[in-house]
Amino acid sequence: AAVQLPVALIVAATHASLGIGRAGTLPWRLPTDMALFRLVTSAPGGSTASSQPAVVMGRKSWESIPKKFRPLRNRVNVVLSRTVTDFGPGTHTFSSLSQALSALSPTPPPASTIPPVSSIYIIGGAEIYTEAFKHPATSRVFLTTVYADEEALQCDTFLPDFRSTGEWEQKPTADLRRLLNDLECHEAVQLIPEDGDRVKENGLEYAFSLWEKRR
Ligand code: FOL
Repeated sequence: AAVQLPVALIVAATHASLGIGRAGTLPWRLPTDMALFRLVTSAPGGSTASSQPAVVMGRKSWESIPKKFRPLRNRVNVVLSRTVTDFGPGTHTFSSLSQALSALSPTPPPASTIPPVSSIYIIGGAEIYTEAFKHPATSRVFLTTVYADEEALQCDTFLPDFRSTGEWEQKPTADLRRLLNDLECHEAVQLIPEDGDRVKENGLEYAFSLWEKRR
């Protein structure tokens, strides 16, 4: 039922090896990237909006979010687990990605415990991203590319190499800005440097990009 909703993946990964994690957490602290994540995945209009975006994550990613930030505010939090059935107030649990995507809808049936959702963001981690790349409903990727010394960073968790399959096309920065405007993420647009320039923070450089599935 959810396939008419836009499904996007949002992730920060190193340039060469697509490293995304180390020891169950993020390998870096990138405040501007985290602000972009929060703005893109949050409803325009915040808590007053009648429907909110869903953030879909695996159990390990849920556990990696600092307790004071979870459930992620102004978003419908969906946690995937094969064994745990309840992650507490403000969360909704499914045992697979496809089950979650089928249940999420702008107009859930009256008996549903799931609130209406306006869009769907897959927020990780590796196991969930890997499944989401293969899912036909996933049509875009918000990728933050981190230009780091891969050896020094010691990532132990990686994305599959979606960039070289030919299935995904990187869009120009102007398209990313236009999309964020269309999504009413006007604050997020302000965070994107001109012409794909890199952000420098905490000794790391990174850039924002948009990828779309070829069709
Ligand atoms: N995508 C991108 N671009 N960067 C990320 O760091 C990222 N992280 C995850 C998924 N996609 C991503 C998963 N990890 C929070 C913490 C970890 C996390 C995702 C979110 C979190 O606490 N977010 C708060 C804001 C925290 C803050 O302002 O420092 C939120 O409200 O979104």
